Amino acid sequence: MGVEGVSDAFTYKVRFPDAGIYWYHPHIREDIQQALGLYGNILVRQPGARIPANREQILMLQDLLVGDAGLIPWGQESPTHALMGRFGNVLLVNGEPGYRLSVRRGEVVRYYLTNASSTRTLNVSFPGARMKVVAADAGPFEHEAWVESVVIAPAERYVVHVRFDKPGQVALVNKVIALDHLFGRFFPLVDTLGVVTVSRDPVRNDLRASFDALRRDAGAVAALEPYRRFLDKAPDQTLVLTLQTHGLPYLTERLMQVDSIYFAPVEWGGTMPMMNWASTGQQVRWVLKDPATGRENLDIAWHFQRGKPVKIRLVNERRAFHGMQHPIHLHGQRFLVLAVNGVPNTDLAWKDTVLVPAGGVVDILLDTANPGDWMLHCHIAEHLSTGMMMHFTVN
Ligand SMILES: [Cu+2]
Repeated sequence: MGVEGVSDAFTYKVRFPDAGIYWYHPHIREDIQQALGLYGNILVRQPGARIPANREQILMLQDLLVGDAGLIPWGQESPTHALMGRFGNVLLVNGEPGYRLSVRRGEVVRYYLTNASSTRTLNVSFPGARMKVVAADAGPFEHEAWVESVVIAPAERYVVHVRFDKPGQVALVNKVIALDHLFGRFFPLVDTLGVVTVSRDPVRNDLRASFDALRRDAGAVAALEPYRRFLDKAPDQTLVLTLQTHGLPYLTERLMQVDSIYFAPVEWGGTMPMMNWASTGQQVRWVLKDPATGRENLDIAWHFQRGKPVKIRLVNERRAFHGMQHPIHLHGQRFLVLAVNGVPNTDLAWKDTVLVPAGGVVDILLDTANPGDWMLHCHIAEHLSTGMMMHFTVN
């Protein structure tokens, strides 16, 4: 986006107090720049013993919208697809289609997964191979868990271990149930992101015994002790996630109302491409609303005391004209996801992004350990650009 002949340099100093898998990307027209590949991971390791794996793979997952004549153009002045975000039709791993890996039979691979899509929430799995989830954005879970698949919203990260037991091919797939707004029906969608080829030769250092056991991370459990007394307190702040629209085409409005009958807590795919494309910040304003003050988006400025954890309740309004999930991200801080729809989370991990499904309520406990002026925003690029952001300060 630079002007020809003009360039500039800036040196950032970044401190990483927590081990985890982080990423960087632009916040100016991120609907364009991020989609074109301007992003990368930063892996921060915990000193000392690591959970054993035969190899590591760092995968940044992304979708891209491609037409017959190449990339579908982006809005000149502001992002298109303001309603649901720009869903792509080609899935990329580290910027390329068709991820490939060859392993020996029995290998345990540690995958660091990041979703760098504008709006697409992924549900990834390796059908035929066993998978367990070990860590989230900014740290390990208290205990490992076997999973069929892992749901990763934009900007979320997960660390999973996969053991490839049998020779042959194992696909990396995104398997979801999408809602067709036109006909009001749900339908399954499976996209293959890549293939792992497993040879007949067994791995030399077989980690089967350690892989088969579900570890409890005593260090992570102990480090959470100071926070446990805050888990049951009442929310200090509530934030309502909602939508205002203005002058959308009649057909779009009609189709959106299908949601009143066929309700999708998560929009997994772009099932109304044309209506969604036509929406911009002119017609759509995504809103963070503080019910305590009535303030919205950048008029909100919360103040928190450093070292005093804060419970925040995120309420994604079911009655909004078109409900949609929002991956809510906080800058400069870490938080625990305490409960989703009132169901307590029994396996805590530090995160910096959480998916709030449409109609859902998510409680988080913010650590407030890092003083400064920060932002909270939805990580769907097109929602951010139509207003879905606010300030907070940690004194
Ligand atoms: Cu959003």
